[in-house]
Amino acid sequence: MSAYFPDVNKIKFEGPDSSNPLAFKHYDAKKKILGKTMADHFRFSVCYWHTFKGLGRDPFGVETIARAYDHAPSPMKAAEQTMEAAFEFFTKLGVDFWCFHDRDIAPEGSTLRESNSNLDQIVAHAKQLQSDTGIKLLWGTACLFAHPRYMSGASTNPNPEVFAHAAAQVKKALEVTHELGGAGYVFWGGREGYETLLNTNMERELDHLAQFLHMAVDYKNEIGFKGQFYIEPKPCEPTKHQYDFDAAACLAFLLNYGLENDLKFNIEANHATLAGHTFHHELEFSRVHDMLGSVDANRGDPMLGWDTDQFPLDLYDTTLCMLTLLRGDGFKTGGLNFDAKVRRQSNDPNDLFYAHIGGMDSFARGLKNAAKIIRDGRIDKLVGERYAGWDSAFGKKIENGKIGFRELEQYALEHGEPAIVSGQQELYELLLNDAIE
Ligand code: XUL
Ligand code: CO
Repeated sequence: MSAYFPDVNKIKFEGPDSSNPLAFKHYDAKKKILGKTMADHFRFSVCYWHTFKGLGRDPFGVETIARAYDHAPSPMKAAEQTMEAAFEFFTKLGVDFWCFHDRDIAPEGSTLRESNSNLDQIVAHAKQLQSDTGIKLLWGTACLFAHPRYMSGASTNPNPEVFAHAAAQVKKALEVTHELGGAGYVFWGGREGYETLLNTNMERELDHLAQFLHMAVDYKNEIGFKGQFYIEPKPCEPTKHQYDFDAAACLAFLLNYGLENDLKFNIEANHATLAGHTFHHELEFSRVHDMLGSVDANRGDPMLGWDTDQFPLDLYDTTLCMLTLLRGDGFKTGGLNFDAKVRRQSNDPNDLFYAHIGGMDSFARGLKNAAKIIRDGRIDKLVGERYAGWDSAFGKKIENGKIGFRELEQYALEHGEPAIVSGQQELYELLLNDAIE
């Protein structure tokens, strides 16, 4: 394997006292926490699109980043070299998983047939690299948002011919994800929504989105792909309004169309904040509905209103994320995918390592903090006490549906005013702070 990252050797765990920026201070893959290794808790994954294909373009300027693997006599040769660079990077970083869109890994051809054959060629190469390195595919997906044919949506397009094209693309993406042994497949609907309701038949579009997902489920079963399907909520960007707005909107949609057993959620931190929620809220909502499947880890900038996709460094965010994951028994098929990009001015290949090491160490600290909160038990005890009334005979009667308004009125008349008890938010916050290291 030729070296596209010649300055970097395999990243090692050197412990909190190390001053080497190309080493882990907290992420120790084999270290066990609450009975499971760190590697198994996180199932870290690198995303192909930002890390290898993101070259710093923004709405105001051209690319600022030049990568050695892009120097090639043809787009297909560049795609092959990029795949080699990617596996060199995964191996040196020490992650177990990767993720891709079909069009990240192989160039779109001038026909669907040519695009499919480009993809087959690169997938064969990726399959070889997977077996050489032991690195696995966390999930695959299809890019149904970049090409102009999808400007008015993919499955929600007013034109059924575009729906057909999107179906063909997802069919192929499912086949190659299956071929690569993917643990999952993601649906992110960046163009499934509207710019103005004036030109939009919302009812038809929602029906078509659901029909599309039912067809995908049927095809998955037909080819025997056992990976988990995920839907990735995001309220807007690039489209003004996206139907998969947040976890609650996605759950309502899935329940309405009988899809709730076929998909779980891939929750992304910066999508949560765009929807006006915290990352923790979206994770917790998903967990309590048994819908938490996978995570796209990143962070936004509180001063900016858009999806900045920065690497996660906020220890409160990583601690609370890991607390929810621990309470939900962790990832089954999913993992922690860095859907994050280096800044436009970070045009050195080593910046990719600093970014991922920073993110992995932040989550390792989050995991240690969350485990500390669980072992300490004071927060759980306080919450238990706060709801203790519901464990009494009276509370249980309500929860079990044994009494109605008449009996409750009788109870209120007999017992007078309920006690008014502090919610103790500051105490909880202090206990959280005690755990953050
Ligand atoms: C876009 C986004 C996507 C999905 C996969 O904001 O998060 O990259 O993760 O299509
Ligand atoms: Co994402």
